[in-house]
Order: sequence, then structure tokens, then C-alpha cells
Amino acid sequence: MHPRRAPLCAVLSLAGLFAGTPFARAQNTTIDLAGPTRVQTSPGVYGYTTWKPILAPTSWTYRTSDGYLYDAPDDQQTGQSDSDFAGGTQTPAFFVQTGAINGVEMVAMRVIFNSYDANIASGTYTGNPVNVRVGIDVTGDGKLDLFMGPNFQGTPGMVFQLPGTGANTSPSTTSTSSIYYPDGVANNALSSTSSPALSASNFNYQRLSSATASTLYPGWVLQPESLSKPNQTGDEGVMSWAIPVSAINNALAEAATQAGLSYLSGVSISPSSFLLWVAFTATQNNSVNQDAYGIKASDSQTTSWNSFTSYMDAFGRPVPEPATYGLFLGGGLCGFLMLRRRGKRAA
Ligand SMILES: [Ca+2]
Ligand SMILES: [Ca+2]
Ligand SMILES: [Ca+2]
Ligand SMILES: [Ca+2]
Repeated sequence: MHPRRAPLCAVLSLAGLFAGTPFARAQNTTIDLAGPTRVQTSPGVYGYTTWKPILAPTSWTYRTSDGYLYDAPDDQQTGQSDSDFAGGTQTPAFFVQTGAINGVEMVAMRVIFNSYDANIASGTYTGNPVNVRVGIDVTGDGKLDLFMGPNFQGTPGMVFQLPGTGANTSPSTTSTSSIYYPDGVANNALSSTSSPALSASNFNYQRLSSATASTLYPGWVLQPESLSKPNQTGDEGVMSWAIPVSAINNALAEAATQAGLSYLSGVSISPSSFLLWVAFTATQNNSVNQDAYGIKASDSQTTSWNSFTSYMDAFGRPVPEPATYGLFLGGGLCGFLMLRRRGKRAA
């Protein structure tokens, strides 16, 4: 490589990391939405074979000894512990996974709440069921681009939301616009009329108790809560859901063409894309007013998402260290990206 090309090449490669596919894909496994959170490999030692915990920056306060982000119990802001991400210093409570369900490539997400809510479990969703969203930054700029999760207000279903008009770089600057789901029809307004209903193939909610912890989450310690409301218990609720990768990409495409978010034009993801993953709960579908995962309510809510959570792919892999990066560059990735770039310029 010509020495003068190296810096440009590094920049191009970094840009390619976020939306591209720098690694060979792992084999698609079948996702079991109800499956164990982790396995015990020896006494007190655990492995994450399917669900992958969100990684924490090395200096962040709420980081487990093995490098994962956790959220303090009892820190959500409106008094409902079924919306409070529970967890502890060795027990993360936000995970992603990729694989197939019924032959469709999916990204799945799992969070654990401090109280198991019978109204969610029964599917009645009465009272104040949790609105939980996972937000992703797909462009690597720290600003969230798309939100997704199960919707319990109105007709329950899997939905997307776009960022609101704020900066969308921290809990207090993040807001969400109306729910929608891509319908594949060009030039019509975004709507949720095609949202898939919640079913066993895309949604699961389980009680994490002293009776189920040994299989559902070995080593879990039940979290006490001072917050309370009817229909809740001291046991935890484990909520998991899955969204087709194609739906995520269609949602991004329709955001560009039908909501005017031109910076998302041509942007798509794969399970190997390095994304910033955030999770939060809200009593309504437009702001982060309950619990943000990985930061306490008493911390500054202007703290940027990308200072307390980390970019990783849906296989749980972090962005490669610079040293590893050199191997990729030497291995031809750089050349590939430069060729691709030249091809785009020529087009
Ligand atoms: Ca919490
Ligand atoms: Ca609890
Ligand atoms: Ca972004
Ligand atoms: Ca929190």
C-alpha cells in the first residue's frame, strides 16, 4: 500500500464498518425466544451462547466484571416496576441475538424487568403496560436512527418509530415519532396498519422467579423493588421479541423515501453491522420518561448514549481494536472498500 493512501483507507474502512459486513457471516441458528439467557459452564462461571449482552465502555460505572452493561434496579422515573430494567453488577438485562425463526432472518432483543406483570402475560395489556423500545444508530454518528419494539397501546403489534426533532443523542434529547411498520408501498404515508400481531413467533414474556431462574437465567438474583402497582409481583419479567432484518431495512428505506430522512437513503444493515444498541421504557410513545438502560435516573440524562453503551454487531462482537484493524487492512478489506468507493464515484 502506498503510505499516502493509508489514512484515507483507514477512514473509508471505519465508515464501512458501521453499515457494511466486514466479517464473514456466522451460520444462521434458530432463535428460541423463550430459551435460556445464559448457561453455567462451571460453578459461578457463565457463558452467553445465544443471547449476547450489550457491551459497556471500559470506564463506565455500570459495567460487569466481564464487560457488559447493566442497569440498576428501582431507578425508573414514573413508579412502575414492570417498566424498570432490573439487573446487577454481574447480571446484565439487555441482550440481542440473530438467527432465523420459521426460516426468516431475524434480530431478536431481550430485556428483563423488575416486576412480572400479569396484564402483559395475559395479553390484555390493560393498566399501564410497559412501552419498551430498542433504538439503534446505524450511521455511526451517535444519533439514534430507528426505534423498534412491541407496542401495547391501541392494537398490540410490532412497530418501528423514527427519531423526533431533537438531537437524539442522549436519554433527555431522544424522542420518537408516530409508530409505523413498512408496508412496501411506495409514496404513501407511514402507518402501522401492516404491523405484525404479537405471537409466539415474534414475542415472548416469561416469569423469572426463584423457580425458573436455574434454567431461564442461571445465577440471577431476584431484584427487590420499592416501586409498586397492582398486578405486579416481586418476580421479574423477561421480555423477548424478534424483528425480520428485511423489515428493519424496509423501515430504514421508507424513512428515507416517505419521511424525508435523506441521510438514511441507501443505508441498510445486516446482523454483522456494528450498531449502537440502546433500550428505554416510556409511559407514552414519544419520549424516554421511564428507564434508560445503562444509566441511573439520578445521573445526568444528557449523558450521550454512545458514552455508556457500545457499538457491536448482533452476534455480540465489538468493533475490532485498532491492532486487529491492521490485520483487516492487510487482508484486503481496505482494497475492497477503496474499489467499492471508486465504483460509487464512477456511477
Ligand atoms: Ca432500572
Ligand atoms: Ca423484582
Ligand atoms: Ca445515526
Ligand atoms: Ca436506568
